[in-house]
Amino acid sequence: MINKKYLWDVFKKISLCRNFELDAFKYLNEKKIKIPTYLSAGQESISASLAVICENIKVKPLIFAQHRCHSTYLSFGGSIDKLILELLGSNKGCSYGMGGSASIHSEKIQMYGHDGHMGTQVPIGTGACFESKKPTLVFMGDASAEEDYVLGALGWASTKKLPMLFIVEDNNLSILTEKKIRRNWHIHKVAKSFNMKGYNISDNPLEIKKYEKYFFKEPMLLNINTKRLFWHAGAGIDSNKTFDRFKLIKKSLGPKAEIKDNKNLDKMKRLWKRIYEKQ
Ligand SMILES: Cc1ncc(C[n+]2csc(CCOP(=O)(O)OP(=O)(O)O)c2C)c(N)n1
Ligand SMILES: [Mg+2]
Repeated sequence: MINKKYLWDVFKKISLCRNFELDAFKYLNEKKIKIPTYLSAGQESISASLAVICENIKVKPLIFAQHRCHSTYLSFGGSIDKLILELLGSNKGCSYGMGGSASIHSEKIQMYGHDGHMGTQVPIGTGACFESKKPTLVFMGDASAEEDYVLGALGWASTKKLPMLFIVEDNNLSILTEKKIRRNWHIHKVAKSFNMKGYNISDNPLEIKKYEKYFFKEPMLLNINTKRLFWHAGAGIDSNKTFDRFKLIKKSLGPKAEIKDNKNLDKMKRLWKRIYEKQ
């Protein structure tokens, strides 16, 4: 029963993020979005699950995300209107139109915009946590985990037992290069070698939930395997056969979920249209 409510809450957030990204895809294709844009479709269940867990345990973490971060922002309660405006380059956007897709920033949800250098959010987030001792959530890609400064930060977080959760959104790709070509080691094992908890798991919300008991009590790294549905940047599809976690969750919740998702689809379409036309 508890898991059913959790799954519904996660589903609602993913549905919101997915429908947002479908419109972003359309506006990119129509060249109404003119800036480099990194769609997070396919990977939404990670942020959605973490946001629901944080709400349930009543923790509002500092959030340091990377370039593929629309779902992080939306899941943790960022304003949809301001994200649309940001992608359209408006100074009313969440990063005043100066950050763009890769540097989504929101004081309201304590999310700090990324500077564009892969992985720098890891030492920056670690420093913020070391200074403030506030629960801190840091996201990185599987390729960013390979940056040297990420390793130093993990070691420091472990040594100082910081209340940090490191999430690797492992889509197995650095643009188009798979992990096995790039390295012969695993980041969750690296975390363990630094004497912190490290696990390699799927993006199934129920699997992510299993680790909530450790959230922000001690440093932990979760390498979460996921799939990117669209191109690294811009609107394009690498393969039509990509595994899609959202479809599975929606199916498991039955016809009511389909109806809710369709409502979100219409709502989001209207919102994008209204904001685009008002500009
Ligand atoms: C220090 C640095 N090196 C290279 C790049 C160019 N670059 C931008 S995104 C990217 C791949 C990122 O892969 P990953 O961290 O796995 O995130 P994903 O795009 O898969 O979400 C690369 C190589 C960069 N931005 N910063
Ligand atoms: Mg990647």
